[in-house]
Amino acid sequence: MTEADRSVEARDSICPFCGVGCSLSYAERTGGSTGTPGPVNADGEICPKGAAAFDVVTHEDRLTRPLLRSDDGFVEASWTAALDRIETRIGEIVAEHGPDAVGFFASSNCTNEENYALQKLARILGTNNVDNCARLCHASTVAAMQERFGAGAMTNTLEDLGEADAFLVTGANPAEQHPVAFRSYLLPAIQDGTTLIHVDPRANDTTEAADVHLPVRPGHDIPLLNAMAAVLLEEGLVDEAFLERRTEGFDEFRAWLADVDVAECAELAGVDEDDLRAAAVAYGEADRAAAFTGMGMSQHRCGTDNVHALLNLALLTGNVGRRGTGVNPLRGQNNVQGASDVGALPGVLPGYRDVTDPEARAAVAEEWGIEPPATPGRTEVEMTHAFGDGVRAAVVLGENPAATEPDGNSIATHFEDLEFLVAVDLFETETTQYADVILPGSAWAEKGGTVTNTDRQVLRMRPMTDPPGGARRDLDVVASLGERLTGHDFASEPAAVFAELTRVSPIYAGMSYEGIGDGGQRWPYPAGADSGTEVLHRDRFANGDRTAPLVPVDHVPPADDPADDELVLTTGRILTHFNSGALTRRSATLTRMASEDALRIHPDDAAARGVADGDAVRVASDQGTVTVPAEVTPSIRRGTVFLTFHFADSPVNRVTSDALDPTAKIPEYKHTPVTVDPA
Ligand SMILES: Nc1nc2c(c(=O)[nH]1)N[C@H]1C(S)=C(S)[C@@H](COP(=O)(O)OP(=O)(O)OC[C@H]3O[C@@H](n4cnc5c(=O)[nH]c(N)nc54)[C@H](O)[C@@H]3O)O[C@H]1N2
Ligand SMILES: Nc1nc2c(c(=O)[nH]1)N[C@H]1C(S)=C(S)[C@@H](COP(=O)(O)OP(=O)(O)OC[C@H]3O[C@@H](n4cnc5c(=O)[nH]c(N)nc54)[C@H](O)[C@@H]3O)O[C@H]1N2
Ligand code: SF4
Ligand SMILES: [Mo]
Repeated sequence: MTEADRSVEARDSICPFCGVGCSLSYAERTGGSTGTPGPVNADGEICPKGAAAFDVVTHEDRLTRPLLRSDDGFVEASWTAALDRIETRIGEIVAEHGPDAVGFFASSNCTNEENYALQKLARILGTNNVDNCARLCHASTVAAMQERFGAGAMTNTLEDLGEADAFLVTGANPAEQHPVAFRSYLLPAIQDGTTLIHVDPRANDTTEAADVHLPVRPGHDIPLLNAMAAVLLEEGLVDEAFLERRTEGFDEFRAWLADVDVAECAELAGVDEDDLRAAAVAYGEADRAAAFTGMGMSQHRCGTDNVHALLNLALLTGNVGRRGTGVNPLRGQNNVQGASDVGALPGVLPGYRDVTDPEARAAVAEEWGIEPPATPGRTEVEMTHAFGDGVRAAVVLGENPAATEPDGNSIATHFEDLEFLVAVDLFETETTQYADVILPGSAWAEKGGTVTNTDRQVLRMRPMTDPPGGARRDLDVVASLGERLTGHDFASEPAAVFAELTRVSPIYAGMSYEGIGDGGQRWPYPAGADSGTEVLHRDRFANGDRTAPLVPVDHVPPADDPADDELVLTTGRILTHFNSGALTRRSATLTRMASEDALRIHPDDAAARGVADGDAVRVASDQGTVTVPAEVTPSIRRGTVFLTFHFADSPVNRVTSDALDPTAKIPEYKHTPVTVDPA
């Protein structure tokens, strides 16, 4: 059937891209998406990606039949034949090597119900090898915040954050990556007088609104944040009453801070000392100061420590537990918060209860009729690294790890080593090329369910149309896989799965589809609550403690220092494209706005290499090489260059470092020494 034959019914759903969670509907007039007033975008405002969200749904490249690998390449097959193949091969691998020889990649691009069903499948099969790409994203942030505050999510809500007198935005570029959050919540406050401090090695759209820009040297946020802490103390800008009531370890922390030399730290971080002091004073003098943190902080070998250093600032100044304050990780995809909430993580069950906790396992067993395994599974990158060895089969739902994991040339070898790969996607991707079975899943507009946005609101998606041809809804696909691989019954109605989730996950307890309606319910969701808890940690931290510790954080140098002739490559995003680009590169509108990558390089670094604006350059690291045009611009700091990972013809992850944060296992995407030469 051609896409034009599919009838589309206008119903509100949620944008498939970023974690802001804007409501979208179908506009017959344009044949595309339109913003509709929702819990986050109260006036129906959306960004260019939201406006292009239907381009993907109706795209002619959509997978419409299961594909099986054969000697002649991929051949179309029936669902029965595809599921038979999966049942047989995974069955053989489990019989021979045990369930831990299988790895499950859940999806931050899929619903709570789909992720819940997939982690349940893994655990009933007998393995905790299930993870989602939150691992590549805010795993370090969550590790630090969970340890100190007892919850890894945004402490506050977009709405109350507008009350802040100062914003400290570090390692994030919300003007491009969380556009509606920036334009509808942050910008109005800034225009009303809130000071914006932006810490980023590049000046970008967010910096345009900033009062202070600290162009930090990539991987050197700890000295910068420690120096800010020292200035707060020096200037008497700490909140004594809060320190007394809500923190521990202040005396030791103060003694350690006495040795932190502000000038030295500013130099190490590569920023102007006066600007750093001005930033600390603006943050410290504000009645309410809110920190926002993103990938520039989290994606380092020291990602967890970076966030620990940021948490110190909030605790020192009493900026926790009140409106307009806190530490706020801006979450990635439309359901990266939810995929983790529902237990698609190797160490925790739904609701972040440890797999090692017998009570938590027993609670789940009551619902599932079978107890999940007690040992934590492998993380996402650990799974790919074990392909062909510890992990022999993998099921990848709505992820493209062959393009998005670091050190891509090694990842390609690992995928080749895998004995059996099932991929559920909308399109053929870098990852599906390694698959033995490709299953055609459903796009956002074709399915119902819930997603949890960046400020912890569970929001409802509603199907507007059917999947094309023989493609199936993702929840049906996961339920079929579950029944085939475990022999257990798996519900395929989103409402039934959500109801089960609310029984199993304490943070979703009490929520319901009816209660969510056209609005949202926010976790934690106390019994009888209307819309849920807005500000976390008000009187006690989420772990039940009244106090959180202040902890000294020493600078951790990046895994590899650049040699004299090298520059530091940091990577990230632009407004009009999304992650591996599997979706946005297929939108004609978005591709017209940006169709290829460019190496942002400082004029001095370009001149030293004989590179002019627009020249093709070869960017090479120990891991690999990529060739792209140069964009010579003073907006990036000297010694640093920047690329995105959105474009298949310049696969930047062939170049990125293989270093991981030892605590959170998040890759160091933001610091790779490279040479840059004319191509
Ligand atoms: N348009 C668009 N929006 C998106 C996405 C997308 O691909 N495109 N992806 C979604 C996802 S999955 C995520 S996780 C979020 C990510 O959203 P962000 O965290 O905003 O994303 P990035 O661009 O990766 O990184 C943010 C900034 O960190 C800076 N940076 C680099 N190195 C350092 C450093 O060492 N220190 C500091 N302080 N800053 C540094 C970069 O220059 C960059 O501007 O966006 C979501 N929204
Ligand atoms: N160099 C570099 N690399 C990075 C990063 C970086 O900053 N720099 N950031 C990292 C981060 S934060 C993240 S989150 C990861 C993202 O890594 P991935 O999640 O691997 O990236 P996506 O491009 O979002 O891949 C999503 C895949 O799911 C498919 N898909 C989308 N929606 C659906 C759906 O509803 N159903 C199904 N079945 N499939 C669907 C898409 O077609 C696509 O193939 O990348 C990481 N990689
Ligand atoms: S801001 Fe995010 S959720 Fe809103 S329309 Fe843009 S990409 Fe979609
Ligand atoms: Mo992400």
